[in-house]
Amino acid sequence: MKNPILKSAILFFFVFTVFGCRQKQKMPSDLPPNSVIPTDNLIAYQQMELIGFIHFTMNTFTNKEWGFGDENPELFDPTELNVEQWVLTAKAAGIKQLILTAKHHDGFCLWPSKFTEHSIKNSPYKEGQGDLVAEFTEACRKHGLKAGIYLSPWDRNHQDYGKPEYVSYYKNQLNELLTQYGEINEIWFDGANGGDGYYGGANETRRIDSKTYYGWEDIFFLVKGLQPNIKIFSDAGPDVHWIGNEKGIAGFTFWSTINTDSLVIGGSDTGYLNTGDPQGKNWIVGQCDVSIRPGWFYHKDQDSLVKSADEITDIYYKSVGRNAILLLNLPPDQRGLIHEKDVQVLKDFKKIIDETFSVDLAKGQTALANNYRMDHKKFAPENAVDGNSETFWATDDSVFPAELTIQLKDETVFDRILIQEPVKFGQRISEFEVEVMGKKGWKSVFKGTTVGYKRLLRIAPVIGTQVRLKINQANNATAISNFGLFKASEKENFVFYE
Ligand code: FUL
Repeated sequence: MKNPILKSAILFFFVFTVFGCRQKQKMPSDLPPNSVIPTDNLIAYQQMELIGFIHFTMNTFTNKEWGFGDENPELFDPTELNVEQWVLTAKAAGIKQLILTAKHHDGFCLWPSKFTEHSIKNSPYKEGQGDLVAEFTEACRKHGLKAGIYLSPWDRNHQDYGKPEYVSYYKNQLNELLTQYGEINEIWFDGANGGDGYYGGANETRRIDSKTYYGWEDIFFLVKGLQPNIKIFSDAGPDVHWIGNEKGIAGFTFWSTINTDSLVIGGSDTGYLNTGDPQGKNWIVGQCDVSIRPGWFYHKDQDSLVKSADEITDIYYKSVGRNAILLLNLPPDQRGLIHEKDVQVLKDFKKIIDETFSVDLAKGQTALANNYRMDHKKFAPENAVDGNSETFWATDDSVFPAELTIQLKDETVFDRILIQEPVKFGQRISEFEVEVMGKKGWKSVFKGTTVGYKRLLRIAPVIGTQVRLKINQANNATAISNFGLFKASEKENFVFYE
C-alpha cells in the first residue's frame, strides 16, 4: 500500500476495532437475567409487603359469613361509619393497600350500581345516597394507600346466576368499578363459586364450571383494558395468586414462579400454590390472606378471639418473610369502625416489627466473598450490606458454594436475619445456610431453601464476630441485594425459630 494516509487509517481502524472489542469484553455486562422475571409493576406490588382486607357488608349486620342473598338492603345500617378510621388504622400498622368487599357472595353492592336494586342505594345509609366504594377509594388516596376491590364472582342474589346473562351483569359491574373510582391497584377474584342461594327467589342450588362459565380470559382482558396497571388476583393469577390456605402461611420453600396452565380459579392444587414451582414459566406474586379474627366478617362473640400481636408477627414471618405478600383482614364492626381490640393488636404488632428491624447490625460492616463477578465493584460483597436494595453482590457463573462473610466490628448478639435477592434478575437460590463464628469456631444456625424478594429467618439469639451466608445451590449465578442482622424486639413474647 503506497498511500501512507490510507495505510495509517486502516491501521487505526484495525487497532480501534480489536482494542475496542476487547475493552467491551472486559466491561462487566449486567448480570444475565433468568428467563422468567417479574415486571416492574409486580416488583413495586411486592415491595408493599403488607396489605389489608376490609370485609364489611350485609354479613356484618346479619352476623353471617356467607349471606344467602335474600337479605333486605335496609339491614345495612352502620351507625358511626368512618372510612378514614379504617385507612388510618391500617396505615399506622404499615399497611400499604386496602381491598374492600364491594360485593360479597350475597350480591349486596356497596356502591349504587345501575344494574341492581340489591345495593346501598336501598339502604338507610345516608338515606340511600351513600357510595362506600367512593368513600373508600377517596380515603385510601387521601392517606397514600393503594385501593383494591373484591367483587365476588358468585352472586347468591342474582336471578341469572349460572346463565350467560349473569356474566354480562358481572362485566357491567366491573366496568362501573373500574371506571368510576380512579386507579384501582388490585382486583380480587374469589375461588368460592356456585352452590345454594336465593337467586331472585328461586331458592335453589346452582353449580357452574368455574373453568368455563365466567370466560376468565375475556374478563382479564376487560379489566386490563380499563386499568392497565391493575394486579389481578385469583387462584390462577395472572398477577397475584392465592397461597393455598387462609392462614396466611407461605411454604418454607416458596418460588414466585409457577405454571398457570395447571391452575384453575376455584380448583387448583393448594400444595402447588403454597410452594410455587422452580420450573414455573410465569412470575406470579404469592399472596397470603388471613383474618385478624376467626371470621372474615365481624362477629361480636369473636371480640375475645382477636389474634395477638405475637400471632400476627408469626404470620408476618411466614408470609412476608417467605417471599410473599401478607393480606391481613380487618373487619369493621356494626358501627362501621375497626374494633378497639383489633386496633390495639395492630399497634402492638407494628411496634414489634419497627423495634426489630430499625437497626441493621450488618449495615456498613466489612463484607468479603469467595468470589465476585468479574472482580468488578458493581458486584462487590459490600453491596449486600450498604442498605441499598438497588445494589447487589453477585458471583461469576457456577460458583458454589458462594460465600458472603460479614465481619462485625464488635461481638454482636442477633436472632433475626434478612436475605434478599434482586428479583428483577429472577429468583435463583434453592439452598443456603447461615453460619456464625463464635468462641468455638463456625457454627451452622440456619439451613434454608428459597430466598426470593425477601427471606426472614428466626434463630435463637447468638453472639458472634463473623457471619457467613453460604449459597449451596441456585439456578443461576448467586445475587444478593441485602443481608441484614437484627435483634428481635423485647415486646415479642413467643419465640419461634424458623
Ligand atoms: C373466600 C370467601 O368465601 C370468604 O368469605 C372470604 O371472602 C375469603 C377471603 O375468600 O373464598
